[in-house]
Amino acid sequence: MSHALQAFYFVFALGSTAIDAFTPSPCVSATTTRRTSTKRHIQNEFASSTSLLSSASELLYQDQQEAMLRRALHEEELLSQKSMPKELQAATIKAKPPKSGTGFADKGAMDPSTRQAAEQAKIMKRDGVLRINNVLSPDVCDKLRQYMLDQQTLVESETASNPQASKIYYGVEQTRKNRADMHLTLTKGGVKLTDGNSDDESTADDENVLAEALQELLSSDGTLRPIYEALVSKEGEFYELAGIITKPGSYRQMVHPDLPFQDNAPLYVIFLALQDVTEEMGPTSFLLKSHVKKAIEIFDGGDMDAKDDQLRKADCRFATLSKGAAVLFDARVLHCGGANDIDKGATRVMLNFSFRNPKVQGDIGYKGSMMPGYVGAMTLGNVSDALDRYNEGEIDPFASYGDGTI
Ligand SMILES: O=C(O)CCC(=O)C(=O)O
Repeated sequence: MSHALQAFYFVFALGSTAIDAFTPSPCVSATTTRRTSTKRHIQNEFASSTSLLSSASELLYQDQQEAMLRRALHEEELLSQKSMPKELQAATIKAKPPKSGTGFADKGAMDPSTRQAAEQAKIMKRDGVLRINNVLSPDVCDKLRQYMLDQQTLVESETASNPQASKIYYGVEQTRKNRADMHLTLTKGGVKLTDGNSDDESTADDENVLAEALQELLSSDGTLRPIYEALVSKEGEFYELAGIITKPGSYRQMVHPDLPFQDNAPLYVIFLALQDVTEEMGPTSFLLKSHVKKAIEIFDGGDMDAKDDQLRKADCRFATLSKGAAVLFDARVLHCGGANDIDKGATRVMLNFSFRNPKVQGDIGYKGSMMPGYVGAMTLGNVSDALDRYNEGEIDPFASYGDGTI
């Protein structure tokens, strides 16, 4: 995200002539009415909001947003020129049985989930993204989705009365229309309001909805535990924990990696669908195999023709997902969120978390979406241990890490 904004400033610096050049060409406009209605909505929105703007900085901000949108729409056209993007499919992995003669007691023998994770890690290395179906059960998806929407209402109320709190609760995307990148606290019951009114102070009931979900995903027998252990080991830092919430009317993002290129993959990110994600809801698009140096050099090289050509030729896949499915991606891969259609879309809620590769030291050029008090506080091993304790009956297993605020 932060890198996306940097990339934008390059586009914006080209000025209005360049912006006009990004207007989609009519030759490929046969795509969807969805795009047309989104564009109309954007034009209306900017036309009406401009008259309310009071300061030069607000006008500049509005211009920037509009330029980003034009570029994003142009990119959408480019990505569908070769052929319409297809859905990202889950790989069929046939985990090889152990070689004959190796028994259970053999030192080198891997259990099936470890073997499967090793195959998944190979796909991740090759493509930069991997879809995994059925990682979270449908009833937990429903509960977590509602919990996150309730948390959003509380956070909106908190940040309206205390704008400074935005830094605690939101990532980069808090200023975007109909899009929120909302940090999550691991405290049972979630965010508490600070207005002193005890009646309003909690969404909590007796459940710890987030821990219940994470327990299915990351405890010692969690669905995502083997692949994360294969990619980052138990020492991998818990780097992000957030909800991505987009509502009808939210805009398409520009194509971006999450961080500047580095030779070793620094971060592996999960987007987990808490309801079905349809095409109208603006699924994430991923450009397969774009996480490698050669691809990023073209993308960031400053030659707009070369970049457009790269997008035209890209193997772009949509993460239209069924409830409980996830995409796991290398944060270097090129991707973007789609527009959530104002008429035919619906609220899209995704759980977002990531773990950092401990082999990559120093600043990775990206501040993750994480409550400030949790930054650098936990590894995959710590998270997994806490979730095992939750499984054994400890209802607030992350209490010793605080509530994420500092
Ligand atoms: O909304 C999405 O699908 C993707 C979000 C994303 O890539 C970002 O905010 O950086």
